[in-house]
Amino acid sequence: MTVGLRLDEAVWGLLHQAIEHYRDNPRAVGHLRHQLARLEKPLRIAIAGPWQSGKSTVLNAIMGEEVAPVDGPDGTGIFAWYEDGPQPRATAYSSNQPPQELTVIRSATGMRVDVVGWRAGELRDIVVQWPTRALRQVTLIDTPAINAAGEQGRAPVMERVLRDADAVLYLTRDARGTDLQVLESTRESRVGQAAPVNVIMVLSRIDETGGGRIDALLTARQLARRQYRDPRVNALCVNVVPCSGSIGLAGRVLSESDFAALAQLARVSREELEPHLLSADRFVRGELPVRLEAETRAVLLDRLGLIGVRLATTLVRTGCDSRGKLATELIRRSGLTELRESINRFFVDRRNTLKARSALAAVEALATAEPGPGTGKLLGAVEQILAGAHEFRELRLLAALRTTKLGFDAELAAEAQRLVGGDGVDLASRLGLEHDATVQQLWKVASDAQWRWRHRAEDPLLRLAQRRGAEVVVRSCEGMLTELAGGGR
Ligand SMILES: Nc1nc2c(ncn2[C@@H]2O[C@H](COP(=O)(O)OP(=O)(O)O)[C@@H](O)[C@H]2O)c(=O)[nH]1
Ligand SMILES: [Mg+2]
Repeated sequence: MTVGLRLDEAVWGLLHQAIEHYRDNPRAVGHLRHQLARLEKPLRIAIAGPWQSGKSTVLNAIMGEEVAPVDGPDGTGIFAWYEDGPQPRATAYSSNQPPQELTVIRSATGMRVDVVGWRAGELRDIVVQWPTRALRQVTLIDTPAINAAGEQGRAPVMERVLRDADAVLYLTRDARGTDLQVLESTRESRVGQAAPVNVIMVLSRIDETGGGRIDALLTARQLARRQYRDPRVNALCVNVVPCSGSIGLAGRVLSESDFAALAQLARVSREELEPHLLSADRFVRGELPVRLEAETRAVLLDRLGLIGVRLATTLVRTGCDSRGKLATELIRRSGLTELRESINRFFVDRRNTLKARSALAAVEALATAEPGPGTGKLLGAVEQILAGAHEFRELRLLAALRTTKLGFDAELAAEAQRLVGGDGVDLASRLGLEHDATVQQLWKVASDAQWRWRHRAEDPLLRLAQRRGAEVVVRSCEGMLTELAGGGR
């Protein structure tokens, strides 16, 4: 490193070095300038996964509005970008025609985009601008289905996801072998290997596990925990989170009239309602013991699915007696709250590191694709930043603590994890103090921790990997003390 050099400055310098190197290659220079511009823009999070895994629905649940998909179901190959903007607007980009404005139609709970006049396969991207706080710091990308890995073990959609996004929510209903193969392709580059930090695995549509039982989410949590402990999965993602997008979204957009309809249904006993919930057709067209228009039933079905209707009516019967209470409970059970917390902790809080990582990956990909005299030097600079930047060393230590604990006992491993930002990157979270702690309190805890971990870093009885890990913790403590002393950084 780069000792003392900030990661953002190092990456900025590298991009300029690369621009200088490729100065006679306008396409490469354009690409590198685009990478420079990305550093200043919101973090790009792609929602990826197999066909019908619930990607568009999870995107809506995160936004709290129904804005996806912009173009029918999966399989059309379009990347749909959702970014903050002053007013709703959608623009279509294709490979052979100039960009074209699309009509945005607002609805009660979001919007729809009219995509007409395009032939299949022509469109590449639709960029939607949508005014919402949810997009202040991130741009969300809804992506087409990941097809199974191709002949060279790479899925073309996933390749584009990794090129265009800084971080990925990978949705899967069961985390099968093909999903893991696709994720393993994220580890193929130098950057992928040195900084495997940009994937959260989402076990999706969890309301359907166990045939739609009421306690499905609990079962799914256990499943997620088991997946997370599996070393093969753990090496590929920073967390495994169970989530039902449709239940979460229903909670976020639940209206008074939705609630009234569900309350009406909940008057029927569970035993009596059950036969009507066996198929969509029966539910919408059958003779219900309460008055509820077929149209209203269709709306409920569309929003919640049969399993969701069963869950919501049970919740109303057992105490959720207002729209607000039911909405809160649906969101809680859906796993959406945890998913959003994970996105904040692992992605948003570390957005600058993730953006720097993307820039390094772009330089690596370019230097590998267009080699020549001097590209070796560029690749060397990429490796130097990866190895030396403290932000990446923290993330690698976190990964090592996650998988092996480095041989530290549970308590020490947990402390190291906390100090290097694994439980949140702000000072109070790192130091395990309340958020209203005084500077003196923060200082005392940070300097104690620094002293103890320096001791460990120099303890000849510890293994080398443990001493190296302890050095990273010491460096994190130093960083905190510098910050507390108002010394910049
Ligand atoms: N039961 C259930 N169905 C879901 C959930 N999320 C999506 N679906 C349904 O699965 C289908 C595909 O969802 P979509 O979000 O379009 O998936 P995508 O193809 O991955 O974008 C739709 O019929 C959704 O209604 C969920 O959490 N639970
Ligand atoms: Mg979709």
